[in-house]
Amino acid sequence: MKNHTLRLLAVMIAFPIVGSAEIVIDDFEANAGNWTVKGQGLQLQLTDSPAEVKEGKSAGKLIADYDKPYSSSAKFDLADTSGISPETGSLKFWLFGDGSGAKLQISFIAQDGGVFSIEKAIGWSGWEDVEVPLKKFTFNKFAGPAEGPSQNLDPAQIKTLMIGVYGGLKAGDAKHEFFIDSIRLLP
Ligand SMILES: [Ca+2]
Repeated sequence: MKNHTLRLLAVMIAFPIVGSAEIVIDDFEANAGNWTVKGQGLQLQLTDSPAEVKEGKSAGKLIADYDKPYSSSAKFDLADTSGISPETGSLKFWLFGDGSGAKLQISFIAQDGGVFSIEKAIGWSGWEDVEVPLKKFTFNKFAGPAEGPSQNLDPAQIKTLMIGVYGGLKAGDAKHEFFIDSIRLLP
């Protein structure tokens, strides 16, 4: 039996802030060292193969391996995200999909431990510019405390971004590979 459990990894957010403009979380140009991955169920590597890069010289390669034990991880770093509006702000990134319908779960972890998530089925093939309004992220009592001081995502309280992949395997598949580039927060 394949293990279809959610694969997770987390990134420490050390945002460079440019006024109240967009915040680049990771453009994958330097290294993958800011990402904290526990276990081997989901791996993140840098790739500089031109077909796998959307912007700049390199991108992230996400490998969800359903034959490996699932991983779950949440490391964090405090960051100033106060320039991002909860009303108009959004998370934006490029994702190269495989059309499998595998689900991407993206979560923000707040300083009080509250987790706010969205899920997106990867039904597309090739690069897609994905934008998710912060208002769409909902309190996730299954991934964090069942109750928290805030049930609404406050961008100023975000300290971790977490990505997970699950489901969407075709018969005979054991792995999904996606490419991700230019993750940013828009004000
Ligand atoms: Ca890049």
